[in-house]
Amino acid sequence: MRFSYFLLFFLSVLFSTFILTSAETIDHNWWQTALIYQIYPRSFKDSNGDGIGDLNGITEKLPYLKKTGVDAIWMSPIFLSPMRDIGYDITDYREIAPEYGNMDDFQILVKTAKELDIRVILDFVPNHTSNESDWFLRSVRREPGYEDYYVWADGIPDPNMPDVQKPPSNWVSNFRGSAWQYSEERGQYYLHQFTIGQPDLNYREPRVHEEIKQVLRFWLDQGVSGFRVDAINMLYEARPEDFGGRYPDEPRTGIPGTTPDDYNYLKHIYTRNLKETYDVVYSWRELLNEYTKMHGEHKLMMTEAYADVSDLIKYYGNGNRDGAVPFNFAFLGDIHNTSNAYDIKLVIDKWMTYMPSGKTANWVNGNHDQSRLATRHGSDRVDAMNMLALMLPGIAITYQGEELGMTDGYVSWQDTRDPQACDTDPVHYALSSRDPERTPYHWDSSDHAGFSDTTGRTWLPLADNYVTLNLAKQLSGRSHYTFYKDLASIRKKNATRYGDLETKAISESILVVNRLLPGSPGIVGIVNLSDRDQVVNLSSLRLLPEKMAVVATGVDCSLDKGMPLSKAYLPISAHCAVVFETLTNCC
Ligand SMILES: *[C@@H]1O[C@H](CO)[C@@H](O)[C@H](O)[C@H]1NC(C)=O
Ligand SMILES: *[C@@H]1O[C@H](CO)[C@@H](O)[C@H](O)[C@H]1NC(C)=O
Ligand SMILES: *[C@@H]1O[C@H](CO)[C@@H](O)[C@H](O)[C@H]1NC(C)=O
Ligand SMILES: *[C@@H]1O[C@H](CO)[C@@H](O)[C@H](O)[C@H]1NC(C)=O
Ligand SMILES: CC(=O)N[C@H]1CO[C@H](CO)[C@@H](O)[C@@H]1O
Ligand SMILES: CC(=O)N[C@H]1CO[C@H](CO)[C@@H](O)[C@@H]1O
Repeated sequence: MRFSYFLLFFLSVLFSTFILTSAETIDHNWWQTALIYQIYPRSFKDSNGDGIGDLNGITEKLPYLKKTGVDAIWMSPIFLSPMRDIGYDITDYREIAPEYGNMDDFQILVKTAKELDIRVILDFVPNHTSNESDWFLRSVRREPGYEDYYVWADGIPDPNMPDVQKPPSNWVSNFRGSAWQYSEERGQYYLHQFTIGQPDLNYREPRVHEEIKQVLRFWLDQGVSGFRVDAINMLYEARPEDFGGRYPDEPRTGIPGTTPDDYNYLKHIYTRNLKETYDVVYSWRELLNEYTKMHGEHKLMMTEAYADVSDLIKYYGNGNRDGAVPFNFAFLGDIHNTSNAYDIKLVIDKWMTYMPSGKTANWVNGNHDQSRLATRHGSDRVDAMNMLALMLPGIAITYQGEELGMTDGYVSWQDTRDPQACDTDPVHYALSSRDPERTPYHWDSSDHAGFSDTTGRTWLPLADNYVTLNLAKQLSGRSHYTFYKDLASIRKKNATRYGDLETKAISESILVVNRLLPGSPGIVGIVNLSDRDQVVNLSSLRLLPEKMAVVATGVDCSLDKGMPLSKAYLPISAHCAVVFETLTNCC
């Protein structure tokens, strides 16, 4: 008895020593100020001349990303897929698409990244699989265990035509038309919120949950540092049990000009933002936490959802359970090329206001679904937007090419690949196409912009301005890229990582972002959104030390790096985005 107490005591001392030593080596915080670079693998770098970007191409460019100051890459899906939705329709979550490479290539990528201290984050598409997935084929055949992997429902008899079955509800797919597709073989409809080839998984089936967790474990075991979870808010639909045994119709929005085939025709109250979604995210968080100690680092989860901020912030956690970092798309949706300094300040303050205390903010300036910065805002606002994303507290996310101010490319109807556009017609396709922001990366001015040495065509055509707008041209001198690189380096300073944030709209066109940390030099970013020069007087920022020097200048600035100035007299040229560091410590 006494002996076993002693043993227990001994073991607990041993155990707590172990915890203490490992706690010291766990990097809990790397992600909180990370600069994350989104790679669209198909368009980043083609290493084998087939006109399609690939994993080896990414590995080849990792040293360049390191020099730029990137902390982590997240790659759009690289998994086996028939590519009807360019990889967002997955056949096998554990296999690499052959056009991108194989598992060996992936392991080399992860290893190279690790040596460079770049973390790798994968895109995770949980809402649906491809209709070529083994799970789906089994579910169609009602193989035991797989019957309920997808959302299946009987049709509704049409009272006027006894032989005809109508879809189970009026739900509309994101890509137009009914969200229900009839399977002759099974004799039932399946739900697809995206294309017909993307059946929705049924998260009310516990086996699906378990499968998906196994997939997360599979990639964590490969050494990835986290996941970006796609379209998370569409995991769950209302249950027929709660609506008299059938799926409820969604009400009409009443938006003029919409037809019953349009996604905007209906209010998606039964197919989006259901409360069950949050519990799934919290349970994935717990799974990721199992790996923290094992791998010595926090595992990051970021969730994509286009929703109201009050719904979004629920992904952060609920007080008892930790969640994810919900992508903040406010820069994409709420800032326009006519937004003034007051508007932009409000957008920044809104997220900081709603975000639960102690959580980490994030700023997304572009992605593969959005028109590029330079096209959306005009190229004279590229520096301003990059400066804001990188100077604000929290995570900054840059979509490949935004650091150069790449523009949307022109893609003809014949060359169009995006299913969202292919489902329309040659007259209207451009309105819904996401191909323009997915054209290949501009490395240099050589053939195919240095993206590919194919003798044929690249998978999407290049934007034709690549000869003048490319990385090689921007590596030195005053350019969007050199400004971006300076921002990435200033981001590592203590005031930018840990300092308090103060945003100030001095006038309609002058926006100031002030980061102050006691004991460190202050960092101040100023943007002039208008086309007239102006002198800014920051005397009203009393905690800001008086003397400062220029540390980063955008392409439209007349100031030079290193120039000393007084905070009471800061001449800022039109469209200039500029960063200062104070010569003495705050405060
Ligand atoms: C998957 O869906 C596509 C339509 O998107 C269809 O052409 C194809 O035949 C389907 N494949 C299977 C195996 O059902
Ligand atoms: C501003 O945005 C509108 C709408 O997106 C666009 O039509 C216009 O060309 C943009 N203006 C500039 C200067 O980029
Ligand atoms: C930045 O902060 C860290 C942690 O608080 C501290 O150890 C380090 O000395 C600081 N660096 C500078 C340059 O002040
Ligand atoms: C800046 O503003 C302060 C008051 O806020 C004023 O005392 C000072 O003269 C101004 N400086 C210049 C150069 O205009
Ligand atoms: C939930 C989800 O996976 N969302 C994705 C669903 O699929 C469509 C089409 O693949 C993507 O565009 C969404 O992002
Ligand atoms: C550059 C510049 O300063 N132009 C404008 C800068 O912003 C102020 C604020 O409105 C304008 O008045 C200036 O003309």
